[in-house]
Amino acid sequence: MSKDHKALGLTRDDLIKMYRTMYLIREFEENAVAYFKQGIVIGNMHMYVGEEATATGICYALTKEDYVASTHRCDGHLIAKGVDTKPMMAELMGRENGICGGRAGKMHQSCPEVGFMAANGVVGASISQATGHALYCQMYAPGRVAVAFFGDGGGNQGAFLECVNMASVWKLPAIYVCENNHYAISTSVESSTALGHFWQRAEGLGIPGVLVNGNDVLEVYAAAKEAVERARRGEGPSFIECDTYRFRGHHEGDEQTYRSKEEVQYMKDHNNCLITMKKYMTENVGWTEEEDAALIKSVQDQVAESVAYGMAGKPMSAEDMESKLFA
Ligand SMILES: Cc1ncc(C[n+]2csc(CCOP(=O)(O)OP(=O)(O)O)c2C)c(N)n1
Ligand SMILES: [Mg+2]
Repeated sequence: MSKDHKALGLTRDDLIKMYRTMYLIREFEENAVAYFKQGIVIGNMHMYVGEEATATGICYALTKEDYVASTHRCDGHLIAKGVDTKPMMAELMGRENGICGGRAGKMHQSCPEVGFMAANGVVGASISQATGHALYCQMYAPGRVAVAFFGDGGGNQGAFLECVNMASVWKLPAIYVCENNHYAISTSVESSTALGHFWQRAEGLGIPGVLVNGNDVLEVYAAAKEAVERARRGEGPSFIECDTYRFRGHHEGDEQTYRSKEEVQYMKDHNNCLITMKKYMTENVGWTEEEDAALIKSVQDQVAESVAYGMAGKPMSAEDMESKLFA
């Protein structure tokens, strides 16, 4: 880890909360995949495993009143923003006790009560959505900020230039978070992106831009804290590029012929945010093996309860689906 938690104003308790959130995202998703393989979780599955430190570090700098716009790879953003994992799991199972009544599935979840405005499958759309949320904050809710999570594929959409330019001119309280996991489906970032990175584009748009290790939760949090403070002061948007990696395929079932098994294994061995954080906590705040085992058990219990909650829900029928159509 490259940052000192005390210099960031974080306590031992804060570190435990961050570590638990990252663990919860991973455990939740690994269970979701297992139930997907049994046909109990349904829909398209794009997993966030490997990228947990990015959502956790960014959202730890936010409050429930701040807004987040997300992508197809949304579980990490939902959990880090504070969405309850029970109705989340129910949603993935298409049950009426899901956070959107079983109508959203994996990719279209929303939970405005905690500021999670929407996930969606249109690559780059979160950039436009969060810019709109930031305009709302500036006009009607000063002090709040809006975050756009998007991938390296999303960063190459035209919406990026249009929205970030506008936000810069209007000094909107927006934070643009590019999750550069090095692939957009099978397209490597080197083959699609000049320089291989995005953060330098910020300068041309007149806002601060930084590149951080997206697998190091303290590094992500440090950048987020600075960006959030700047936005709350009314000084305008910031851009954060998080260098990260997805451990699973683009979607469940992806044969991943575009990258080698060795590459994936190397990243799992050297860029596992859970291992990095545990090491930091052991060395800096006396985190013990007993505490670690208890934390893992509490996460496993929470996910097991979430699965049971989902399974107890009534599956949506075609008739139910139509009951809330507006037109
Ligand atoms: C506008 C649009 N174009 C193309 C697609 C098809 N598509 C779905 S996911 C994806 C790749 C997205 O890559 P990235 O933004 O890097 O996010 P990641 O999947 O790596 O998290 C593409 C091209 C889409 N959903 N929307
Ligand atoms: Mg990507």
